[in-house]
Amino acid sequence: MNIDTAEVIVSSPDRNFVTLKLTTDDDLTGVGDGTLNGRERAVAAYLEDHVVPLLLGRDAHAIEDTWQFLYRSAYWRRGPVTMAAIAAVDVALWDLKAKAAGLPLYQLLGGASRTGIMAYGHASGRDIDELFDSIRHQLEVGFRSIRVQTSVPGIDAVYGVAMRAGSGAEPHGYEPAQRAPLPAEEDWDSSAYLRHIPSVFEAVRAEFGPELPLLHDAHHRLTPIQAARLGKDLEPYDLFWLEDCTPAENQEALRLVRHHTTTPMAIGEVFNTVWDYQTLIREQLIDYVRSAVTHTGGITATRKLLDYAAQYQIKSGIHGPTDISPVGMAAALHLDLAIHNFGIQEYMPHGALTNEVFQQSFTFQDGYLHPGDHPGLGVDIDGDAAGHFPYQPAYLPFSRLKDGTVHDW
Ligand code: CS2
Ligand code: MG
Repeated sequence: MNIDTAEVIVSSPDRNFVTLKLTTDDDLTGVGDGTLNGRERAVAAYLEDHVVPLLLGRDAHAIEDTWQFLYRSAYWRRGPVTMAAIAAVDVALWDLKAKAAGLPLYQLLGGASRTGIMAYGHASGRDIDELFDSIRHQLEVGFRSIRVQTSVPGIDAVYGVAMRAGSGAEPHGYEPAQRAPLPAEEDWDSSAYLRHIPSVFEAVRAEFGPELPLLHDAHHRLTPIQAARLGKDLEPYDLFWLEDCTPAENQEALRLVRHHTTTPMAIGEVFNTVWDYQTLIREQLIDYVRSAVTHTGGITATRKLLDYAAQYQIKSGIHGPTDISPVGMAAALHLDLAIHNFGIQEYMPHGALTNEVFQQSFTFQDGYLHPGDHPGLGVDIDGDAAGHFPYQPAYLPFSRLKDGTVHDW
C-alpha cells in the first residue's frame, strides 16, 4: 500500500481548515488535519512545498518511520507549523492503516477502555443571567460538564464570551478568529478579572449545585503569583480544572502556582511536543495535558506524550475548539476511547457549512462522545463541497493593557 497522491485542501466553510488527503495505489484514502488558527496557509505551504514530494511512493504502512523521517530530516524541529504538518500526515496514515485493517482506528490503538468519552461544552455570558441561560442551554443539549467564561466589568471584550448573533460558532459557542485583513485589538486588566471571577463561580455553584463539573480558561493572561491567587480563590468552588493560568514557556512558573493552590491545573494547547511538558509532568505541576492531536505531531506523538503523563497519573484533556477540524476531532476521540489515563474532551460543535464539507460518524449523546465504528477515522472531506469555500484571511485577536502594553491574548 504505497502513497499515490497527496492533496492539500484549504477550505473555509464556517472558518478556515487545512486538510491533507492521501490516496494509495489501491485507492484507499486517508485524511489528516493541519489547521493552525490564523496561520493556516503556513502549514498548507509547508505540506505542499516540502512534505508532499517526500510522501509520494512511500509505504503507507510505515507510520513510525515516516514520522521520524519527517521530524528528523527537516533538521529544524518542533514548532507549531512543523508539528501540525507532521500531524496531518500521521493521522492520514493511521486512517489508511485502520481502513486497510477494516477496523475503527481505536481498535488499532488497543481497543476501547470505556463506553463513551465525557465531553465538556462552552457556556458564556456578558452577565450572570446570560451565563445561567447559556449553562442551562448546554445542559439541555446534553453536556454534563461545563466551561464557564464571562465578561468582566471594566473590560470591553474578554476571551471566551460569545457575542451571540454573528459570532460564527453556534449561539453558545465562541469563534475567536475573525475574518478580517488585520487582527482585532482587545483590552485587558488582570486586577479587574481577579476581583470578578471568584464571585462568578460562587453564583454558579449557588445556582447549579456542588456536583456539576466546572472548568475555566484563564487563557495565558496572569503572572504566576496572580495565577496562584486565582487558584486559591477558586478552591471553595471545586473546579474540575483551571486552564492556562499563566504562559508556560517557563514551565517552572507552575512551581509557584502549585505551591499556593490545590485547584487542578490544565495546560498545553499551545504546546507542540513532549519536550514542552517535561518539567510540568516530571514535577507533577499539572493534572491535565491539553495538547491537540493536530498540534502535537499526530496520534503517534500524542499517544507517547499521554503514555508519559500516565506514569505521573496525569490525564488527558484534549483541546477541541472549532479550529480543530472534524478530522482532528475524530483523531482525538479514537485516542480518548483507547487510552487508560483519559480525563475529559473539549467539544465545540462545528457549524452547518463545516458539516457539509466534512462527513462525520462520531456521535454526541447524554454528555458522551464516541468516534463510531466505521473503518478508519470515520470522517472524510468532500473535495467538491470544500471547493465552494475558498480560504478567507482571518486573525485571532490580540490584547493591550490600559497603558498600551501588548499582553497575552
Ligand atoms: C481555547 C481556544 O478552547 C480553548 O481552550 O483556548 O478557544 C483557543 O483560544 C483557540 O483554539 C485559538 O485558536
Ligand atoms: Mg484554552
